[in-house]
Order: sequence, then C-alpha cells, then structure tokens
Amino acid sequence: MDKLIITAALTGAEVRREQQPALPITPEEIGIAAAECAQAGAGIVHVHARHPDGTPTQDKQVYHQIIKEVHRRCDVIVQISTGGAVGMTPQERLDPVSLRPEMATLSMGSVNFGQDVFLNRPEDMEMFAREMQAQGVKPELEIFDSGMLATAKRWLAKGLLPSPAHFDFVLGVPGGMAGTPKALMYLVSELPAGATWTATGIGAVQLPMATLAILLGGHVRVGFEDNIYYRKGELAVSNAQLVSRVARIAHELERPVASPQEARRILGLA
Ligand code: KMH
Ligand code: ZN
Repeated sequence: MDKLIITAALTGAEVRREQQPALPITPEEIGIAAAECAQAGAGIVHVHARHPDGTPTQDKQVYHQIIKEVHRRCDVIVQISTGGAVGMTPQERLDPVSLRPEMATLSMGSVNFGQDVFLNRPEDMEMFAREMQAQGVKPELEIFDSGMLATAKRWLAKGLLPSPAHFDFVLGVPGGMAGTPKALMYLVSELPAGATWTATGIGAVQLPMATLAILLGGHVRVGFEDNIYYRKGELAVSNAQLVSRVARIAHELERPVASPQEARRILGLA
C-alpha cells in the first residue's frame, strides 16, 4: 500500500460561521488552517473561495490569494474546487483553473444535493477536462454515485481524462450514494487499473468512511466542508483536529502518512 494521503477540505461553499465558528473564510484564515492541517498530517488542502461576508465565489483573484497564503506557510498541495456552489455557471466555476494550481476537482456528473441540484452537463465536464489538461492541472474526479465512475471509465478509454486517474468517492450526500462499507467497496471494486482514490464521508459517515479507506489502501478526505462535528453533538474545534484523528488512526493501523512531497509522487504530480 502507498502511504496515506490526507486531504483537508477546509471551507466548502455551504457551511456558515453560525454553524461552525472555526470555519476559515478569508485567504489568510485558510492559509493558517492549511498550515495547521499540514502540521497534523495533511498532504492536500481542498479549497473554496469566499467573499469577506462568507458567500461563495470562484473569483480567480481570491483563489490566487488563498494559494499565496497557503504556500507562504507550508508546501501542502493546493487543490482548488471547480464545483464551486450550486447555481454558479460553468464558466465561473472553471475560471480559477487558469491559475494552474497543482490539482482541481472535476465532478463527473449531476446529483441532487439536498434540496438543490448540482448540475454537471457532459459538455461542461468535457470543457473542464480539456482545460485542466491544457493547463497541466491534475483533476481529482468527484464521484457522487456509481454511474459517474462508469462515465469516468468511458472518458478514460476515449482519452478525455489523464491516466492513471485519481478519484474521490463522495458518499453520504442526500441525493447521492450512501456512505456505507458496501457502497465504498463496490466503487473500489470497479476502479480502473492503476487508479488512486480517496474517500469523503459526509456528516456522520466521515469517520467510518475514513477508517475503511485506510484499511482498503485508499486515501482520506476530512474537514469542515464535509462535516463540522468531532462526534455526535460536539463541534470540532478545527480542521486540524479532524486531520489529527485520521493520522492517529492510520498510525495505529500501521499505515504511514504521506508528506506533501510523498503525496506528489503517489499522484504523479510534476
Ligand atoms: N459545493 C458543491 C456543490 C467540488 O468542490 O468540486 C460542490 C463541491 C464539489 O464542493
Ligand atoms: Zn469542494
């Protein structure tokens, strides 16, 4: 097994300060949170930009500030979101890819997202894939349901996506695939050859999905974007607290944690 890559999804587009007082919002706050997470064992930070009032934005300048604030404190891989927030236009979502971050997310299909619809039309996804390839940005393929993995495999066969691919199985979104061991193990059984993968459990399934991913040889994503609690009824105090717990469990299970440099090697980043 490769060493374990821990991704910290620091902010997201939906969580509000009123729900999680330690949510990092400004580029500086995101930079500080990233450094704490790197210290705790994160190799990647998945970031979303916000306006100062907390509303989500895909403004390239804000992403530029975030990358700067992260990299002046640590050398963790910065993975920007192209999912943005529900309702944003594809052009708006794609804009920060021209900054040429090391990684960016690429959602592989549409999914109901609570009461909303997270729309990812095939022609838009293809535009995202082509732009990432043109800019030399490694996509993390976001899989919310099993049909999206089938789509990714078709696209890999057609050469629309770079191989070996890196997947993120996002489980437990209300409207997407459930966060159960059976669901995760099915997705893993369907992976194309040579692929790497990470597991993201939403809400209460964050910890069980993380633990199972460590055992199965996958990687792990945790953080406030996906879950604001440490345990039922108890808010986490920081993103780093959630990262530290995963690093501790991995240590107990004798799966060493990858540094950012080791993560770059595992993912084939330049
Ligand atoms: N905010 C969600 C609608 C991503 O970052 O690529 C989409 C999302 C996925 O967060
Ligand atoms: Zn995201």
